[in-house]
Amino acid sequence: MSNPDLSDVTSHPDAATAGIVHIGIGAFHRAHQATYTDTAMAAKGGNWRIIGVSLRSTDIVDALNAQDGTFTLIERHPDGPKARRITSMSHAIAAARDITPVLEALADPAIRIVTITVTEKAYGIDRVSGMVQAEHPSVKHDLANPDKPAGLLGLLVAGLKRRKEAGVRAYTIVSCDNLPSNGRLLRDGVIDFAKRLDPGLAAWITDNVSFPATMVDRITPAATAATRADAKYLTGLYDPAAIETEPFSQWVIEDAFPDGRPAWEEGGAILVADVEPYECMKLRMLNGSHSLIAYMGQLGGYRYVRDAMASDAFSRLVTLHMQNAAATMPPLDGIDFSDYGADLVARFGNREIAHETNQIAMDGTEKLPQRIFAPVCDLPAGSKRLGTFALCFAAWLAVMRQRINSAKPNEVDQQLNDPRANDIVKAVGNHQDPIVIYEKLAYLPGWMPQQLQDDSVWRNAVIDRLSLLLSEGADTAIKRELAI
Ligand code: CS2
Repeated sequence: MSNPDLSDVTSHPDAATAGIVHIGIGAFHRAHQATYTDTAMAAKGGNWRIIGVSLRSTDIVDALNAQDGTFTLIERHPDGPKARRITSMSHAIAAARDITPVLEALADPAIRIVTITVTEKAYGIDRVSGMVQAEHPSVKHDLANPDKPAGLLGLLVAGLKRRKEAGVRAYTIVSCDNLPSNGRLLRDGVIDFAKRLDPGLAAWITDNVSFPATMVDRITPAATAATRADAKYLTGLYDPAAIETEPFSQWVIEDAFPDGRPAWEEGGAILVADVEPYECMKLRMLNGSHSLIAYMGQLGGYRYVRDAMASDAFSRLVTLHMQNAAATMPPLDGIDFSDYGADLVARFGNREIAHETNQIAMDGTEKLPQRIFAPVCDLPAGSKRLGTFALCFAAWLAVMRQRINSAKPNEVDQQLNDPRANDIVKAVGNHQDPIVIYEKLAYLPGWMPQQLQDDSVWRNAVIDRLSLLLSEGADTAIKRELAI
C-alpha cells in the first residue's frame, strides 16, 4: 500500500448529546449518514449524535460500544486510501437482546430524528398500495406484540405511541434505503400499521410526523479482513468496526424537518423541495446498471464489479443500459444524464473498490421492480431501448436457474439469497426450458406489474435473451446486445 494519508483524521467535540436514533447500523450507514453527521457537527455543532440500533446483529453493537461508538472510515482514493475516525455515534443498542432501551431512546424528547437503513426487504410495505404486508414476518409479529416489537414498523409506531402518551413532539422519520418515493412509502406504511392498532394514534401520526424523502449514494462494499488490516496500518488502531468506501458520496434530502436537523449540507448534502426525480435517476441509472452488472457478472464469472468493467464489451453494455435508462426519465434541471452516466462508469471501474457482484445480486425480487420493471413501463411502445432491461431480467432468471441447479438441497435458500427464495424454488422446480422458467417466475404473485404481464414484446425479448444466456453464455449475449 502507498502513501498512507492521515490528514483527514478528525477529532471533534464528542461532548454533544444524542438527537438521532438510527435503525440499521451496517457499513452503508456508517459510510454515509454517520459521516455526514460527523462533518455537520464538526462544522456547526448541535446535539445530534446518533444512537445506533441494530435489529439483528449483536457483534457490531459490541464492537462499536467497546470503542465508544467511534469507528474508522477508509476512503479508497485512486492514489491510496485515507482514514478518518468518525465520532458522531454515541453508542449502539442490540434490539435482539432487549427492546426496552430502544423504546426508551425512541421516547426520549432529546431525539428529534429517526433515520433508517434496513434494506428493501425489511419494510413490509406493499409498493403499490402502501399498505402493510400482513404476512411479512416482522409485521405479523409486531401487530401481535405491539409493546414488544422486533421490526421496523412496530418500532417506529411503538416509539410514537409513547411520545403521544407523554405529550412529547413526534420525531421526523427519514428512510435512507433505495426504495422509490421512500418518504411517502414509509409514511403510508407507518400510518396503515398504526391504524390497525389504534386509529387515534394513526390520526396523530398523520398530523404530526414528517417523512422527508431522500436519495442516498455511496458504494460501500462489505468490510473484510483487508479493511481491518488497512485501518490498523493507517491509524495504528485495531478496529473491528472499520469500513471502507469510495470517495464519492451524495445525499439529496427533502427539507422537511419541523424540529431541526444537523447541518448536513456541510458534508455536501443537497436540500431540495422534491427528491423524487433524483431518486428515480439513481435507482434507474446506478442501481439498475448495478443489477445488470451483478447478474451478468455472476454468469460471466466476474467476482468484482471492477473486473467486469475492465472488459470493453461489458462496459459498453453498461453505458448502453445507462442511455436506455436515461431515456425513461424527463430532463432534470442542472443534471446532464450522460455526464452522470460517465461518472458512474468511472466509479464502477475504480480499481481500489472490491465490490462483489454477489453482494449486489442478493434480494433481486426486492430490487428489480424499481430498477428494471418501472423504467420499462415508462418506455414508449416498440422502443428499441427495451433490450438491456430484458437482458438484466433474463440474467436474473438464469442466475436463479443456475443456483438452484448447483446448490445442495439444504443450501438452496442461502444460495438464492432472496426473501422469496422459497417461492422461487417452488416455482422453478426442475424446469430448464426458458419459456417455462419465465412463465413460472415472472408471474410470482404481487411482483411484475400488470402492464408487463400483458406485454408480449417484453415477454419475447426476455425469453429470447434467456435462451441465449442458457445455451451460449454471457459473452455471446453481450456481443449480441451490442450488435442489435
Ligand atoms: C447496490 C447498492 O447492493 C446493491 O443493490 O446497487 O447498494 C449501491 O451500491 C448503492 O445504492 C450505492 O449508493
